[in-house]
Amino acid sequence: MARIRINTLTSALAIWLLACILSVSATDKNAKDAQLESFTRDDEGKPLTTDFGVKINDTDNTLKAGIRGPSLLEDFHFREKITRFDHERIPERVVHARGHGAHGFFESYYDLSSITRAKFLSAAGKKTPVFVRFSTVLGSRGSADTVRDVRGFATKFYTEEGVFDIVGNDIPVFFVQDAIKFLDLIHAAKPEQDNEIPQAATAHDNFYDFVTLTPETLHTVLWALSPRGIVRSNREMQGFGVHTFRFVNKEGMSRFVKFHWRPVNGVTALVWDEAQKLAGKNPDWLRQDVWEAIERGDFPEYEFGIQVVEEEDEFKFDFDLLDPTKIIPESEVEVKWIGKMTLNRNPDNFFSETEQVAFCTSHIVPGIDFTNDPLLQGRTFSYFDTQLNRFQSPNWEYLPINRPINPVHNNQRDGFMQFNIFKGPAAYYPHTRYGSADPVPPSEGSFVSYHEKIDGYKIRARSPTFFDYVSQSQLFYNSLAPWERKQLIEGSVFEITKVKSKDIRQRWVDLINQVDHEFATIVAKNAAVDVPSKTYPNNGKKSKGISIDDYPLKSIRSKKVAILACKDVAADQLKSVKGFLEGQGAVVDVVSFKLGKIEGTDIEATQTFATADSVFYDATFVPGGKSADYLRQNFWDFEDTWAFVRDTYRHAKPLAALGESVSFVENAIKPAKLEGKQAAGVLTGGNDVNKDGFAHGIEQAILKKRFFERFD
Ligand code: HDE
Repeated sequence: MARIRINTLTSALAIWLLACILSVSATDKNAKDAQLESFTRDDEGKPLTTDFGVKINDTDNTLKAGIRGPSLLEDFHFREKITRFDHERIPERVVHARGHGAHGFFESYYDLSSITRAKFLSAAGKKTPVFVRFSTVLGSRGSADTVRDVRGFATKFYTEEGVFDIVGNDIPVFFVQDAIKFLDLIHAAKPEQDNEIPQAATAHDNFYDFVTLTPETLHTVLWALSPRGIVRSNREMQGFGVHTFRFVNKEGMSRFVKFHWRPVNGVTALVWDEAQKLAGKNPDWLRQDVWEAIERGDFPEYEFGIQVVEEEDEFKFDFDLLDPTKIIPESEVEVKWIGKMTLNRNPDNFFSETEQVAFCTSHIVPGIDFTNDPLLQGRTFSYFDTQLNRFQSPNWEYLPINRPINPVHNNQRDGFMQFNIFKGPAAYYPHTRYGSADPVPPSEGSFVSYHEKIDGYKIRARSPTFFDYVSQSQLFYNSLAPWERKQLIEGSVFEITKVKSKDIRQRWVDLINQVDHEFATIVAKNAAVDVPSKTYPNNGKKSKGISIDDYPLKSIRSKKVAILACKDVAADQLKSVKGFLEGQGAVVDVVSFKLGKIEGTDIEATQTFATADSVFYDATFVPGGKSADYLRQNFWDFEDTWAFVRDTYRHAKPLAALGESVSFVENAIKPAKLEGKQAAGVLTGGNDVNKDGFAHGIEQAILKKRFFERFD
C-alpha cells in the first residue's frame, strides 16, 4: 500500500500547495473563496433549462388540454418547478435560527507553536480563511434582530489541517452547567407551548419560573438583562468561546485556554426603547448593518485573544474552570491578543452559505482539545446530531460552505446526496486492496486526544465546586458602570413586571437580593412583591473587561449621522459638517420631508422623515437657516420632526444644532429634559459653522457614545 500512500500524500500536497498559492497570490481571494467560486453558478442571461439540462421555451403557463383546459400530469417542467418550491425549506435551527454571515480571514500575530500544535497559529502573519455567522438565540428565522437576547458568534476557520469551529456567544458565560439542562432551558425561554407567545423574548412566566428554580442561571441572566443583551451592531460586539478549552503543544503538554473576540472599534449597545422601536422599524437592523459596512469596504475587525492557565494552576481559583457559568476574571488572568479577524466579503447566496453552514464544537484541529466541562461535552454530541436533522444526511460536511480546504480521505461512504465518486473496490481498514484511506501518525499531523488521566466512579451528580452562583453575579454587578447598572435594573423591572405569577416575581426578587439589596428593593417595589428582609454580604470584587466602558470607541468610522434639513437650509453649514464627518468615515444621511433636491439648495435628501428615524443614527445635527421654521411646523402627521430630535436626546445620543435651529431643538427636547439638568452632549452654536471646531465637537461627542448623565 506504500505506493497508494505516496499517491495520496502527493495529491494532498499538491492541493494544499495550490490552496496556499491561492491564499497568498490574491489580495482578497483566499483558498476558501477560490474553492467556493468553483461551486458558484451564474444564471444571468443564460438559456432557461430544467434541472436535467433541457432548454425550456415557456415558464409562465402549465401544459393544458385545450387553452382553458385542465393541466396535464405529463408537464415535467411544472412538476419540477413546483416540487422544487415545495421543498425549498430545511428545518430552521432549533436555537439560533435567525442569523447572518460573512466571509473573511484570520491573521495570526505570533508563532504560538510553543503552546499549541495548531498550524494556523504557528507563524506571525499566517492567514486562514473564515466564515462567521452571527445570530440571536430564541427567535424564529423571521424574528427581529434587536430583541433582548444572547447573540451567537460562530466562527469557522478553514485551516490547512481541517475545519476548526469556535461556536461562541457574545456573553462569556452560559445559563446552565450541564448539557442535560439545555432542553429545559430552551423550552422555558422559547414561546409558551400552548399559544406560541412571546416571540423572541424571555419576559414571561415560564422563563422566570425556570430561572428562579435553577439559580445557576443567575449570572448569565444578569449579563442578558444588562445592555449586553441589546447589541447595537455585531461589528461592535465581543465574542467568547465560553468554555475552558485546552491548547496542546507537540510535546503533548496541555494548558487551559479561554477564547475571546474583541471588536477593534470598541463595544456599543442600544437602549431598550431604541431596541424595541428598531425591532419594528427595521427588523433586519443587525444583518443590514454588517452587510452594508462590508459593501462599502468598512470591514468589521475583531482581535482574537486567549487567557492561558497552566495545568498546575487548575485549582487555584475560587471557581471551577470547568464551570461554564463562570468567567476567568481579566483582573486575575490577562487576555493576550494573538490575532485579528477581518470580515471582507458578503455571501453570494444566503441559503447556500449562511443557512447551510453547519457549526460543530467537535470540529477541532490538532493542538486544541476539549476539557471535561459537562456543557461542552454535551454540545459536542448535540451539534453533529442537529446537523443530521437539518440536512437528513451526514454528507452535509461536503456542502461547499462546510467542506475543508484540505483534502478529505476516509472510509466513510454513501448516504443521501453523496457527491464524491470513490475509486477502487475497498473502503475498510486494515486492507491490502485499493481504495481505502490509512491512519497517519501524529508526526504527520494527525489529531491525538490529550492524554488526560481520568479516574472516577460513574455518578449522575454535579460537582460541589459548581454550586456558588452568587460570587460572580456580584462580581458582574459590581463591575458595571452606573449607567449599565441602572439599565440592568430597568431591564429586570421590564421583564419581571410582564410575569403574571406573583410567586415567580417574588422568587426573582429573592434571588437577585443575594446579589444586591438595593437592586432587589427597586425591582420588588415595581413588581408589587415584598422587599426581602434579609440582606447578604457583597464580596466587593470587581474585574476589568466586564463593563462596556472598558471598550471605548476608537473612531467614528461607520457611525451614522442624520442631518435634518428642508427648504432653505443653511447649505454651507450642512456641507461643512457632512464633509468633515464623512472624512472621518461616518455615514451621513440628509433627512427631509421628501427625497431629492432640497428647495433653495443643491443638496440631495437621501432619507425622509417617513422612512428614517432617530433610532437609525448615532447622532443628529440640525443646521440653521430658514428650514428651522419648516421643521418646526412638522407638515405630516406621522413624520414627526420633533420626535426625531426628542428621541435622539432621550436615547442619550449627541445632538447638534446651529443658528435658527437651536431654539427648535431646545423646545423639542424640553419634555425629556430633567429640570435643572445640563443638556450634556447637546452642541449648539451661532451660524458660524467653523467656530470652535463645531464638526470636530460632534465627532468627539459620537466617540463618547452616549450621555446618560442627562438623566442621573
Ligand atoms: Fe448551542 N446549539 N448549544 N450554544 N449554539 C446550536 O446547533 C447546544 C451553547 C451556539 O450559527 C444548535 O447548528 C447545546 C453555548 C451558537 O449555526 C444546537 C448546548 C454556546 C449556535 C445547539 C448549547 C452556544 C448554536 C442549533 C448546551 C456558546 C449557532 C443549530 C449544552 C458557547 C450556530 C445548530 C450557527 C446552535 C446545542 C449551548 C452557541 C441544537 C446542547 C454554551 C453560536 O446543536
